[in-house]
Amino acid sequence: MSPSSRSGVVAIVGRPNVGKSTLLNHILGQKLSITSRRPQTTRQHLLGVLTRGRDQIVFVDTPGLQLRPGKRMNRAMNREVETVLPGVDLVLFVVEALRWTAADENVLRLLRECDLPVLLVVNKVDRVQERERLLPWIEERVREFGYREVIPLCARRKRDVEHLLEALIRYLPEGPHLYPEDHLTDRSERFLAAEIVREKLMRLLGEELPYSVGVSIESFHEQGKTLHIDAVIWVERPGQKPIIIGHQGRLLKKIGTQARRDMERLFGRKVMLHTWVKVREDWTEDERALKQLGFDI
Ligand SMILES: Nc1nc2c(ncn2[C@@H]2O[C@H](COP(=O)(O)OP(=O)(O)OP(=O)(O)O)[C@@H](O)[C@H]2O)c(=O)[nH]1
Ligand SMILES: [Mg+2]
Repeated sequence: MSPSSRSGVVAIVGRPNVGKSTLLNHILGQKLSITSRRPQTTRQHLLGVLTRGRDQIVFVDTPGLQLRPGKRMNRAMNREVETVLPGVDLVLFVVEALRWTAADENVLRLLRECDLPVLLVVNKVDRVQERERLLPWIEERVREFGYREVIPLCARRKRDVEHLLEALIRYLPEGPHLYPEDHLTDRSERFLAAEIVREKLMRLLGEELPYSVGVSIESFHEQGKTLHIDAVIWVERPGQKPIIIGHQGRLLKKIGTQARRDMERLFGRKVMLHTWVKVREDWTEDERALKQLGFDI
């Protein structure tokens, strides 16, 4: 390994819904982390490894830091962010252009407590109509904290993402790769399968229900060239079950079909997916249930 290769860990943090997971997926050029138009989509951190020639950057997507985490699950989500930070070389603090809120302020409070270089990523600039407001808004941000750089971008735009990568590589230490070249993530296919089902629930369910839903994979095995996956969707109340199943089972079928397609794309194999809905009263407050779903309680 040449001594001039760079390698390091970069945390992607910010309040919910600013586009952290979208950014990770566009950096990797592959959909790995789930996204939706709702806040609190990501619940657990996830590594995405980008190897480019001699350099390797390990990105950590994190749950959106919540200002007032009510339920036990939400508190565990916030803790995910706090435990990731001490092990990283650089932080990308993602915010939404022209929208600075108390929740962003709360993220900044956390960053002030750690002595890490921070780049401010001002996302969703494609939505900004009054361009002349952007510069004064950024100047305000820079007065509040000593960001190493401010990078306005649209996470979905290739050249913007390229520019971000060129900027951030300079802040990483020289050193050998941390993972093999073809390594994409630290998460198992089982975890990713559960996340894909949860993404469809986040995207297809009405207002409050997605926050009561969890997904576990009960069985995951390969038979010939096909992956057989059994997923259980957990809800908190008996009344929530028929909503997810839908009229004549249509909604659950739609969730299953969309999830299966994404799994086939990600795993590169044919997938047979079976889904069930089960009630586990107040699982978002239940320590054992949270542990089973992979939360570090
Ligand atoms: N217009 C626009 N929308 C974006 C951009 N980046 C992300 N989005 C949208 O913003 C929404 C939230 O994106 P996510 O990537 O799920 O956001 P997140 O920060 O990971 O959210 P949490 O996991 O809930 O913390 C989705 O509807 C995305 O499509 C962007 O650059 N421009
Ligand atoms: Mg996310």
